[in-house]
Amino acid sequence: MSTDTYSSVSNNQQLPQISIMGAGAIGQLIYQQLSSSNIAVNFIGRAEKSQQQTVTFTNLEQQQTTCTAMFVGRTDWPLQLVNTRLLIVCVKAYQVVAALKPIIKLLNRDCHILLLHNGMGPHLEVANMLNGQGLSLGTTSQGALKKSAWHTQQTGQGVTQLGHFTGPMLSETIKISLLSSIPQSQWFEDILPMLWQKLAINVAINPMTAIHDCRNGELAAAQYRKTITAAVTELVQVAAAESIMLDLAVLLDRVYQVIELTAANYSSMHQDVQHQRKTEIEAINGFVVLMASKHGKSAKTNQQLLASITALEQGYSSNA
Ligand code: KPL
Repeated sequence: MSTDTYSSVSNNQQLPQISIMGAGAIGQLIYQQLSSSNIAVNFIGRAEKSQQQTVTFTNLEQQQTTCTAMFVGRTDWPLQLVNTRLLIVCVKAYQVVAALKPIIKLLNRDCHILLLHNGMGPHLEVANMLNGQGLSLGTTSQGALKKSAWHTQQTGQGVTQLGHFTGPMLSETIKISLLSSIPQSQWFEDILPMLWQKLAINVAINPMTAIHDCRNGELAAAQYRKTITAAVTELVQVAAAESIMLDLAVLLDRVYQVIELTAANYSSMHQDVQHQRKTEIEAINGFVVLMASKHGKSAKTNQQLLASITALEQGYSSNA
């Protein structure tokens, strides 16, 4: 195992400042990928005072890197956030709106916001909160695991798909920096179909693994095919009502490919339920149900999966 140490360039004001909100596994992975490309990046902290934090990262080759990350404290938000040119939001879908509320008014109009979380939905609310800023959306299939609070391990390669949603466009300079530092990242003129495609994988795999308490690979069994097909079929119909045309056969193939490729993994929702944490069900199957009702349609299977996961959450012991 080799170890490298370097200092983050987060205070270098010559470079456009990128800030990350959410220091979970994906937030720390993106931080590492940007800072090791010499991009000025910091975290928006939740503590009152700004502080430096040593963060460790282990890559797929088991090489370990350590760097010092700046967490901007709440008292310094007004001073520091005006310098942020891109805010990458890596918190859970259900935290996005509340996390952005106190921040958005401190951002410059030429700051851009990028939402990078599992599921869909918060973009609709965030679009209404903008104060002249542009909004992009993204999804990543990179695998990362938090070994401890400040040590993240990359567990798998994967594509990262990004693209514009509303308002002013992300500057070309920052877009190029992002794409050159995040491996296998791509920019899409139309990001929504990409997000719906990723959602199709999540509506099938995430709740089923949590309900049946199994690894992703077990979903290849014939007994689950009917539910998986029904959940993805409903998603395709709802997406069509939103003018997003998806191919059911291609999507189902992709779902079964992911089941095979990630056979040994426990899905994020399985892990959430096992640890009695709130799940992202509202932004996954819940989003399909919500969009279905917007168009006067029903999405029975997604509704049932939503109800089953909600029941599991309600059964958590009270001190969870
Ligand atoms: O994204 C995932 C998740 O667990 O949230 C999948 C693709 C289902 C992999 O586990």
